[in-house]
Amino acid sequence: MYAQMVKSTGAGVKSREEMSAEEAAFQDRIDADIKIEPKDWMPEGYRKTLIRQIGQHAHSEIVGQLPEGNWITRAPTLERKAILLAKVQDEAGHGLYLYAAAETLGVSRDELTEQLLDGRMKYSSIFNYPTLNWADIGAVGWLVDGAAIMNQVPLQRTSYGPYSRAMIRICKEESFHQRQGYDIMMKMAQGTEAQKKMAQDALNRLWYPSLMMFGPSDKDSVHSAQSMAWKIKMDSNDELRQKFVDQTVPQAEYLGLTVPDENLKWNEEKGGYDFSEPDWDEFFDVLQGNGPCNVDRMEKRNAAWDNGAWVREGLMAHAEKRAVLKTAAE
Ligand code: BYC
Repeated sequence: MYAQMVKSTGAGVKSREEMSAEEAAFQDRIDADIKIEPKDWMPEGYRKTLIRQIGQHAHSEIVGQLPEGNWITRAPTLERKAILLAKVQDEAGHGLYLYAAAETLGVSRDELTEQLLDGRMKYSSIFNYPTLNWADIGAVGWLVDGAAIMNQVPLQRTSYGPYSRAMIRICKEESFHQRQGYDIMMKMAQGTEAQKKMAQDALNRLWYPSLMMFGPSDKDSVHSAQSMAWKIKMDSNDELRQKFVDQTVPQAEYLGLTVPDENLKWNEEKGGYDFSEPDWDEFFDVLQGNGPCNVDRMEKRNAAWDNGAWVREGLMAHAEKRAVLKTAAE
């Protein structure tokens, strides 16, 4: 269903000897931590990889509004409703910063959206899982935003200037998102037996999908080697997954909840937890469009795009009219 937009393998990363003079000079700038800006020369693969990753990220922010937006009308208190509303609005803003960053690479927001809607581009696997009850909204903030921060904090140092600057703004808001989720989990975990059970059930269902957010294991990651050489990615998928587990397990313990993994064990030697891998067959199946909510999410995005056509047309007509008036006045 999804096109592999850029082909690269670990073995495909060019050695210094294989690089042209332009490519070597570009790599020198990356190695010296000098930001690449839109008008600078860049290898075509660098540009395409960035469009794929930033575009996928932008789509994730927008699709990510669906599972949470679904709960705005059902939040248990006015305060929780206001907080959730603010968070969901933030996600829309993150999507816009990221589309704007991708546009500096020569692709329009409309083109990226069309690629999402016809299945050529992806969004994060996590948003193909349902949010069944209020505890899930807590677990999404705690685990999903927690995983997002783990991935996004290092991306503030990514080599492409507009992407790096977008990530700095986004990360400021993400920590509020994670804390609001953990706060919901605290309330639930300290509540009635029924509420505690809901919190545990949410953790049980969302734990492995959250681990999948970091992408396939390093040995199956197609893009990591080249993306890390170009500092489009700062850490490998497995490194970030390990950090996430190490950070999250004590938080679960503090809540009095149990991480659903019999193999979870502190490993003194490596200074981190040993843990079970997610079911990778399930991950790839979700990427193929077969997760519990893929169809629903894409139907919603398609409907939003179709229903918004008159707004886009109206804005274009208005802009054209203003341009004509401006020319006439000059
Ligand atoms: N879901 O070679 P790999 C958020 C694809 S949070 C779907 O390791 P890469 C939010 C990958 O695209 C989420 N697809 O890829 C939070 C590739 O396929 P293609 C958004 C995935 O790019 C709360 C193939 O698998 N964050 O926004 O080096 C509320 C091989 O993988 C996934 C970002 O996007 C996945 N989980 O590494 C609201 C962060 N994992 O494209 C919103 C930026 C892998 O070749 N992105 N694939 O067909 C990244 O850091 C990297 O793109 C990834 C994957 C770590 C995700």
